[in-house]
Amino acid sequence: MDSYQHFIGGEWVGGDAFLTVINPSDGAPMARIARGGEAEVDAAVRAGHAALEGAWGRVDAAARGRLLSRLAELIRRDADALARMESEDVGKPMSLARNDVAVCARYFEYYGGAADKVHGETIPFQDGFTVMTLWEPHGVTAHIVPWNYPLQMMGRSVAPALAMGNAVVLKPAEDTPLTALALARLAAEAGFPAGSFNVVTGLGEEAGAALSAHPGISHISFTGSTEVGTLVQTAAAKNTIPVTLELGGKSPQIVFADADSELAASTILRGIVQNAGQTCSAGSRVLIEDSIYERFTADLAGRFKAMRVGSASQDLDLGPVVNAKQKERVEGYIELARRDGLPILAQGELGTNLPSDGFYVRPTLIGDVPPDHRLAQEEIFGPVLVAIRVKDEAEALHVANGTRYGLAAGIWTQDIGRAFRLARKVQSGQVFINNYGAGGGVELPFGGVKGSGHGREKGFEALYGFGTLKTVALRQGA
Ligand code: TXE
Repeated sequence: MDSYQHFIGGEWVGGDAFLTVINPSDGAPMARIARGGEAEVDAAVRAGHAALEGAWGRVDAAARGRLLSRLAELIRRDADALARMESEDVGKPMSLARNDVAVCARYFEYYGGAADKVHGETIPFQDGFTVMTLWEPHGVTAHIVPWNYPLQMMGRSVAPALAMGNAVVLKPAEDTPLTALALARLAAEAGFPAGSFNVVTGLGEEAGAALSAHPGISHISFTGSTEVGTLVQTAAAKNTIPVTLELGGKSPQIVFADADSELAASTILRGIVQNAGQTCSAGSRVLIEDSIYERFTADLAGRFKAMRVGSASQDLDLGPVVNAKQKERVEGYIELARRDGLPILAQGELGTNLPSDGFYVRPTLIGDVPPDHRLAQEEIFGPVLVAIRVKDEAEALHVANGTRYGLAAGIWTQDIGRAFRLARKVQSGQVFINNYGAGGGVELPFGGVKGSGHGREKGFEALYGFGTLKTVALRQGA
């Protein structure tokens, strides 16, 4: 079994204590990673500051862009190996992992091209003055990423930070750390100076907590649960630094009687079973206009039954969920539906020869869920879709907005006026009309409102989030 160390200041270090990484497809140990804590985090933050004062601080914007572009090329060169590693580590089907690698490369490519296009302004002011604004990096930035899309989340968080000239300390999730370490190796090969790209592995409550509380950090980008996001923001407040929080969701898919039913049903299915439902923006509540409720849920039920669940390497519709805790959590919600007498409209089947210790869950459609039921309010983070009846547009809006979350929303209708009315009133960071996710484009700003977090990732918005604006006023005399 391979053992991995931290990547700090351009070197592989540490390894007094290790954690075991489990393969979700069969429950067997697959690797060991170093268990970092305060000391390793402190070393990584110091390495980041040394890089900013040294070689990395002297790399100009265009050269930073070239380094990011080079890293994108190396990710593409190693796409097969990275996809295999990600697929095994997360349990996701190979085809999905391949897409994740492509998206990760695309983040470095996009922000590589953007690095030298972040301009300040000159501001008309009193006679005798010239006033300008300059964008500068925050300094050393912390990146705490989850286990559902490790490569995508790293690219999305780390690439804009590096493009702006920050030095980064990345803490991958303890369940899925392997591609973060592979990325560190590729960053070094691409020519990123020592200390500009650091990875510390370990537990959330140890390495993650130490990183979010470290006084040498100037910005934290966190993706994960709302509960831990609150802890991270509290730690950041003590050091008065900004945070970007990308948290959970309970995103509604609103289907009206005039919707393109085939497109809506196939997209809604994909939006909840992809990655075994472990997607922050998964459309996990479907709000269906009363007049088509029976027909539409029957259509969805047929599709759920046809879903095939298998190991990551079998590359079927769904793989396992990430760990035993997540399996227990998702099955607990299905059990809750049974206990409360909610109709289970359909469940997909598990494959026959699955390893008995893998973390497999049946995709499940639950009907007639009251909007205030826990199943309609809490993020399940598994392949479980809850169907809710709504009588009209007004009720759909009320139900859509009636959770603590506000990450994404889908609207399915041919009535363009209704689509735009709802798009404006729904409380959500992104709204998709007659599609869901817009193909995940890296160019499109992404983030939440309410309990889904704040700050924006992706697109140009993310660059500004990783920079700070300085105003320079020169009095040159009249
Ligand atoms: O998340 P955690 P968990 C949601 C989803 C899921 C639930 C629990 O509902 O079922 O959260 O998952 C690090 N200080 N999402 O428990 O704990 C941790 O090491 C600093 C939604 O795995 O939030 C990992 O790197 N960091 C989500 C990261 O936080 C800490 C993706 C996420 O783990 C920490 C994942 C601490 N005290 C889960 N404790 C999304 N938005 O996509 C943990 N971490």
